[in-house]
Amino acid sequence: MSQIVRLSATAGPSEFSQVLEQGISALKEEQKRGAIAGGTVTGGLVEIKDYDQLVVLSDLHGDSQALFQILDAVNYEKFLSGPENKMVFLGDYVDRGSDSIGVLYAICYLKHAHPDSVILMRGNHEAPSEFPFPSHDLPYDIEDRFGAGAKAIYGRILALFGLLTLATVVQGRLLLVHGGLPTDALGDWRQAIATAQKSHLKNRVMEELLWNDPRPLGEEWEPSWRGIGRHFGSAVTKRWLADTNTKVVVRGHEPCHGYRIDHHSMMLTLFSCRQAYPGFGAAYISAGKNDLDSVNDADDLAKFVKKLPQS
Ligand SMILES: [Mn+2]
Repeated sequence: MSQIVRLSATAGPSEFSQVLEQGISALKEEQKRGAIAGGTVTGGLVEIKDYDQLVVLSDLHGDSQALFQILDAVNYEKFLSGPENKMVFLGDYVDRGSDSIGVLYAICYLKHAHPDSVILMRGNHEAPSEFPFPSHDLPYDIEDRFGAGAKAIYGRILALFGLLTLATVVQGRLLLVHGGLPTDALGDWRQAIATAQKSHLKNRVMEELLWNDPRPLGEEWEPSWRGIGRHFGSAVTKRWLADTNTKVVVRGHEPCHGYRIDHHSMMLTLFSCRQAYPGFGAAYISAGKNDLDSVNDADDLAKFVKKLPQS
């Protein structure tokens, strides 16, 4: 543990860039191969079929302390050394907190060292520049830490963001996204998610995966208070669970007291950072395949949510 903590805190521009490129290479490699151990990778979609243990982390927002605390709690070096174990990150690595650079360093380091075990998803804070949003402090954080080379490094970080996963399906059980579920009829959902990164200016799929929020609505959807994305109702969730043959949607994107259950126990919101949200709580999911095989709704899944102590 001490090594990754020390390196993430002290890396200069060249060490940071090296680890960033290693993370990019690992993501490009799995795209080319179309597979990770026990699963498939098709554009923005990862489907996990065979696995042993699953850990899910949600929004980190530059809170490297919460990240390292979770890594420590799951004994990450031993955990990740087994390619049959999966650690899924739901995105929103950056902005708001004080150490976005440290979090980016750590996730690239982990992806490079354990490419079959680490799944890095895309949050709205890792969105392409066609989706402007407030509180994107990352460019300033890079400049503060790296000075002159900041612009080039930011360009490569955007390249990393473009390779991140948009949805992960744990076969028969969980559908993982950052924000929420697309509300328009899609036809082939696999194809829609796999190609969403390439078609984000032509359809709403990526925008909605990254920005949507579940709400107790009678109708399918309403405009979001965010000004981007939509609020969606439980009928949309029910349809996606049926289409993807899963039981629970797991998503991040909204601070809560570690987790929150919505849509008649079909939806679990998870949140993993504290620094920028002192009034809320942080948590992660840790469960074995046998545990998950007994999960039929979000209340079942909540038994495997581990809360971090308040800082
Ligand atoms: Mn978000």
